[in-house]
Amino acid sequence: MQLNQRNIFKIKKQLSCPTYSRQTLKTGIVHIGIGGFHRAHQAYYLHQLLGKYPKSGWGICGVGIREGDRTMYDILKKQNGLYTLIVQHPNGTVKSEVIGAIKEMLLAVDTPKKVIDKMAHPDTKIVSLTITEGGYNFSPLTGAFNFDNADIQQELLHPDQPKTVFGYLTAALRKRRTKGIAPFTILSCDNIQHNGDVARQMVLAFAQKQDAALAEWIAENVTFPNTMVDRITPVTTSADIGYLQEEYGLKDEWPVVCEPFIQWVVEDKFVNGRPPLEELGVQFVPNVTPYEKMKIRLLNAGHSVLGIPGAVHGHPTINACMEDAVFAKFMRAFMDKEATPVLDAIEGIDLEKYKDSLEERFANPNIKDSVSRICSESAAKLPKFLIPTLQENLASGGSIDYATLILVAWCYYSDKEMDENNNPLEIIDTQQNLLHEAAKKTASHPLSFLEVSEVFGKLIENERFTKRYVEMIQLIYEGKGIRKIMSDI
Ligand code: CS2
Repeated sequence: MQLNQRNIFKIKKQLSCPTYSRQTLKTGIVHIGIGGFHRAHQAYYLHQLLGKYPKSGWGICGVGIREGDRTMYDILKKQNGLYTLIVQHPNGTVKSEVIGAIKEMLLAVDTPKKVIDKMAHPDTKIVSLTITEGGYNFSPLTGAFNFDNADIQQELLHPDQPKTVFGYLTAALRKRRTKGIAPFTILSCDNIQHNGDVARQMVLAFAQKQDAALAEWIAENVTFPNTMVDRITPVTTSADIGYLQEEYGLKDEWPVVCEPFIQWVVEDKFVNGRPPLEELGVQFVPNVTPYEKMKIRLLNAGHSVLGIPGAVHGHPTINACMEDAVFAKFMRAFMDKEATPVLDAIEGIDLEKYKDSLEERFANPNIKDSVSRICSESAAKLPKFLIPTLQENLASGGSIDYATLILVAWCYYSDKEMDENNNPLEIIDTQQNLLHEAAKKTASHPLSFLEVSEVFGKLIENERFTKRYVEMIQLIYEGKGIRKIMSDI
């Protein structure tokens, strides 16, 4: 049985399905970047909200900006926006339900005008984003907006033919401003510290170049709340699709798998109304910074600290890394000795307990989060997740061994493109060519990888760091084995 609206009356005999009318649902939210994470997190919260308040108008219109979003668009279109969320508990319990919050989908490359009109429509109160860490288009070196990007240059010249999220946001806001329609809130849901502030800075930098009066209007009228989002969502596999087919006879071409844990902390500054998500456990706080920082520096960095050496060693998943005592101990030591000393205290949060809970979540044997997902786009992730911790420890004289070894392992990974058993690595990184070119010179020039300043900034100038880095590079290139080096620290 194909998952779609027509079949819901049959599917609901076996699975929990939307109880609200989806036909009459208004879409108060336009979301850019309909991937697994959005569907396990924000769309799930809104699905629950619609169950409580069916007429509240907080449905979602999903937007894919890139050509790469086409498969998701086609599948969700076929399924009338419906998909199954498969929640995998550590004890083996599986809870699946059909989520209906995404009422419609648009693919910007096909229908750019429709996307602008939708975003400019008075019903749209919020435009939310999961455009990934790299999507914010700023240089980690200077923090400035990257105007060299060819798409950005094109849309600066042709404001009515946007290509990137920045072009779409400004085109829609321009329309609202001209027509006297109240603006929308821009809600970033990516793992970047101060994600709202960064989104604001980038949108304003872009708008300023395109239309200074519009930039001023945005600065005065649009809000960009900072948010911390959390739910581990592995890549969907054919086994997950097969599970629904076997268990329920349901054909869902792109279900989402996730852990039971879910968290959302948001700054309460919405310019055009917001859903009452506090009724579902979302925390609205005046300042989200300490929560974001804690999550990015512990959870996201913790993932990379397991995933990168895990890939080199040949562990397939994060839970496999956690089953290896050397890896589990290394990750906790990184958190305790390097990440925690440079974190701020948060009232009401016990960091020790938070770290214990991360260990449990990472070890969930039913999530099977692949190390290739964790290592994907490391060039965008590490400057946000890991390198700031290293820099702060360099400044304070704190421990640097654990973070340094991760960069060493990442160099080896980027150079060899094979694990230590000579199995090819599945590397997904838009910067892989650049990283590989730099890393492959390591044997003759041990610091070459660090010359990728877009990623490492000025780390190469710090002697304490480069000394330790070179020592570890020697060990790994001599063939000592990443696991042994980790256990010797
Ligand atoms: C992961 C995140 O991409 C990564 O490297 O750390 O996707 C992580 O699983 C989520 O942020 C959890 O909320």
